[in-house]
Order: sequence, then structure tokens, then C-alpha cells
Amino acid sequence: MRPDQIEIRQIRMRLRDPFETSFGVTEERHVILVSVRADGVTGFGEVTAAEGPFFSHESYETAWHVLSDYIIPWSLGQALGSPDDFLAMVSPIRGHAMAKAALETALWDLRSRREGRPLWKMLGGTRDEIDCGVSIGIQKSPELLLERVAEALAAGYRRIKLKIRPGQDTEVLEQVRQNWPDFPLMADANSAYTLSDSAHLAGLDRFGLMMLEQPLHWEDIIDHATLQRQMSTPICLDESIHSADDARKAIDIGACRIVNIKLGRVGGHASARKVHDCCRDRGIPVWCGGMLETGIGRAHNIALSGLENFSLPGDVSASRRYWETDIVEPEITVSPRGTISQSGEPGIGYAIRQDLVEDRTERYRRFSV
Ligand code: OSB
Ligand code: MG
Repeated sequence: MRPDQIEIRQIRMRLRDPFETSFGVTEERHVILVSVRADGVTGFGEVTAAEGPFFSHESYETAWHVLSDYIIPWSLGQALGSPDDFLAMVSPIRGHAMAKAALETALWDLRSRREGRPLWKMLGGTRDEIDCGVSIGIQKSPELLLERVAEALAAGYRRIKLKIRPGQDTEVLEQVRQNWPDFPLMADANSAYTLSDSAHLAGLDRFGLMMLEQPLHWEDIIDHATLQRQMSTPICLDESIHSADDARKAIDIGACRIVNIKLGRVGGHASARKVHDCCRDRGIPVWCGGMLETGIGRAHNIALSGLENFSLPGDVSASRRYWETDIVEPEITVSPRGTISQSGEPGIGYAIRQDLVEDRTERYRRFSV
């Protein structure tokens, strides 16, 4: 399989509601979509990098650069039959996992469409229905937060994640717990604390959280291991894990008891599967994280979540939570039981709404052999 045409385009997507984390607010996304064609079949992928270098060093601009100046020219006309061929080819590029993942995942979509098989099955998935959670950003007031939580519960979601930061943590959790003492609840700090906050963080144990996600530095595992020894709430790592090797080291030193797997952060499906297997072999459950994706990225997340060790609800939620109109058809919907069913269609299982995509395109480049 040799790609003869690769397109990248940047589209603009306004979020229905601003999404606030400890590192900033997002109101509008600039999403780079990648499509790759071989033998007349096209596969789709999405760059999950954010608007600025705040979640990680990558942004959509760095991804555009690395894709259009390196990854795409290197890929055109090359024999990329297996996922390993692509990974070997891009291995001289250090970092830029989200740029790599966009084309890597598009190639998986392409391969599975060519074979006429659903991607989730091709990846080895066994879960034909996945459990969904939601991530609720930092809200302007406690009243608004309680409203958002109530909406998510009414929609059937199976766990709720609240974004926290210093000064907006204990009170927030207190209020939600007063109303819903037992509902599966977790918090994500996006690296807003340091080890000097460990006594404060250990104080969160009283809320009975399923887990506390990435409380400390985005590259750290050592301090997380120290913190984990001081608190009973399981720590889940997000930002710190880029590969199966990272996961192995973090688990072996006791830095986490749960791992969040994001396709972009780990560089695509092949790497995500290795992280998944590493965690499974060590008895560590995983779940699929989200990056405010459009339907294309969301569909890849759903397919990945079919693997057996994705035993906790992920940040894989309905298109409607983020977008007035998503770019895939059908839109991604969550059942009243808080689940999404895997598609029986080949590839990611969702069609791309080309009309909408073109309408929203701000930058476009086509590469062909
Ligand atoms: O840390 O999981 C995160 C969104 C943007 C950047 C980082 C994160 C998030 C979320 C939202 O929590 C997950 C979603 O897409 O629903
Ligand atoms: Mg996170």
C-alpha cells in the first residue's frame, strides 16, 4: 500500500461552550484533518494538538509544520503496508506525537476500509459497546457546575470528571459530593500542583474519588510516586505517558494505578495498543482520554476503546456535548445507559461530511506523487 495523495486542511470549529482547564480556556478549535489515499481508498485522521502549547509542546501550527515539511513528503509513494513501516519511517522525528498520530491513525482507517472491516475489530477490540464519561471544565460559579453535573447524569454518563486547580478544588468537590455522594467521580488537575501540596491533595481522599488525574508536573513520574504513597485515591497519569516504556516505568515505581491513553499523546493506534498491553499485563486499568476532538478523532477514540483493558469509562462523549454540528455522519450519540455502540461499517465507521468540512476550511494543502 503506497499513499499517492495526502491532504491536510485546517478547519475552524466553535465549541458550544467554552472549555476551561487549569492551563486555559478554549472557545474555538483550529483542527487539522489529514486524509490519505492509496489504491483509490481514503482514510481520515485528526491532529489532537490544541491551539497553543499548553497541554503539551505541540500546537496545531507545529503539527502543520511537521506534517507538511516532513511526515507527508516522507510518506508519499512509500510502502506503508504495516503500522511498523510508518513508525520506522518517522522515528527520526523526536516528539511531535500528535502530528505523527494524525497520519498514523488515518493509515489505520485506510487499511481497515480497504479490508472492509471495522477498525475496532482490526485493532483487536472485543467491546462492542463502550462506557462513556464526561469531562466538565472549570465553571464560572458553583451553581453552573451543579447544573452541568445534573445534565451529564440525566444524559446517562457513567462517570464524571471535574477539572480542578488550586483554589478551585475542595469546595467544588464538596458541593458535588453533597448532592451525589456515591456517583463515580474523578478530578483532573492538568499538572497544576507540586509536591509541596501533597498534604492538601491527600485531603481529597475524603471525597472517595475514582482517581485523581495528573496532579503534578507534565513530565514527572518520581514525585507522583511519592504523592501516591501519601494518598489512598488512585493517581491516573495523562500528560506524563507518551509510550509503553513510560507506562512501564511509571507503574513499576508506583507513580499511578490507572492510565489515561490518548491517541495523539502516544503517537497513534500502534503505540496506544502497546500502552494498553503493558498496563493489562501489570493489572492496571486504562481508559481513553479526549482532546475536544471532532467526530473523526472521536471515532478513532471509540475504536481504540474496544480493547479489553479499557475497563473504565473514558472521556468519549457525544458530538452534541461539544459541537452544534459535527463533521461526521451519523453524529456520535450516547445511549441513555451512557454507552456508545461500535459501528459495523469498515474503517472508523463514520462518513465525513465533506460539504461542511470544505465550508469550514481555512487552510488546505494537497500532496500527490
Ligand atoms: O486533560 O484530559 C485532559 C481537554 C483538552 C485538553 C486536555 C484534557 C481535556 C479534557 C476533555 O479533559 C476531554 C474531552 O475531549 O472530553
Ligand atoms: Mg487529563
